Amino acid sequence: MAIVTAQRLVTIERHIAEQEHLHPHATGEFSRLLRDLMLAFRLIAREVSRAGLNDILGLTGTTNVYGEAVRKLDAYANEVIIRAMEAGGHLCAMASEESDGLIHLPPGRPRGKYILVFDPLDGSSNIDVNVTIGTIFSIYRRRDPSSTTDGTLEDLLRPGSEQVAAGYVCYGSSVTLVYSTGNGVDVFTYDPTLGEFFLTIEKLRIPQRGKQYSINEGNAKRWAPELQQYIDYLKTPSADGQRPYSLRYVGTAVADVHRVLHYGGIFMYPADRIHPSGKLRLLYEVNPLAFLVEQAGGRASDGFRRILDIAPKELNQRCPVFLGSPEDVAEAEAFLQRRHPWQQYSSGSSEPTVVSV
Ligand code: P6P
Repeated sequence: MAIVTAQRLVTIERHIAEQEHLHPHATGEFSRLLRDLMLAFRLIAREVSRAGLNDILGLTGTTNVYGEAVRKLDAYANEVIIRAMEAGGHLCAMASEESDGLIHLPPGRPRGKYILVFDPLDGSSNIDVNVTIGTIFSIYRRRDPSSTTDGTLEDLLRPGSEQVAAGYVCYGSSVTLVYSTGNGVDVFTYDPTLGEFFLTIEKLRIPQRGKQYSINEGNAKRWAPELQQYIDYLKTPSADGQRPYSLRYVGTAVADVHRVLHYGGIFMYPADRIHPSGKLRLLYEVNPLAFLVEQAGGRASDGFRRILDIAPKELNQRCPVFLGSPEDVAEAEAFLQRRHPWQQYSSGSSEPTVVSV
């Protein structure tokens, strides 16, 4: 069960209504958009929980825009979100990691002032082996809120700092919704017997520093030397006991980031010789996760720039990721930018010798 700190019995419906009251000029449109999204999450959670029983595991036999095999649950989640969001009339466009280009609303439906960008099921490779997977979403307001036409690519290619909301659902030992509308991060746990998301952690704050790092060490030989030095530094015992860090890596970004948000530390998917811009997609995965981490008091960078300041040039753009506790991410940046005193044990000595890198 999540570490419950909320003192109030609050459902997601009540929470959305409370958030709306914080904005006196709110029309209620944003609240209705969130409610439609919650319906999609309930439907996906139900299928994920039954995945082993209803022939929804396995592959569809198709591939997505990246040439990756699409799994049945991927396709189901994608379809459910699109259908749930089409009806409300709150969006002028959508974009999904599982669909090519902009997703326009059916003709004849009203166009709203919001845009939804989402990864319907993050961690697909883990679906068939019962490892945590997730859904990630971002919401932007269109550039011209008075327009009633279809949203355009320019409405979507925005820096992550312009998100009006972002969040994820973690389908793990319990189903957890973590989201923010820019007023801190709140965590809800799903009760499938009632179909309700209950507030379990209010205004989650990430620890200033952690003791875990999260990265695919299988790629180590392809990393830049500065990154290899940073990871070696984390693994080198320190006199104060702060190091070595422990390695934790699920292979689903939502699960790894969910752990970092609660325990602190750092999640990384860096650039390497094979992935010059890293692997994760800026719009569908990195921006929403970076928004949440910053809202929880953390830091999110590509190693050199604040992620939320990056102006996307295309929908499927990838981005290196270093996010988590502010002290850990700042330390990683110092190594990557060759500003950190690299402590290494010279042969024979028992004390580290500090050399500048
Ligand atoms: P690797 C899942 O497929 C994903 O997109 C992210 O959720 C996850 O962090 C990453 O890829 C894992 O990639 O190369 O370590 O298997």
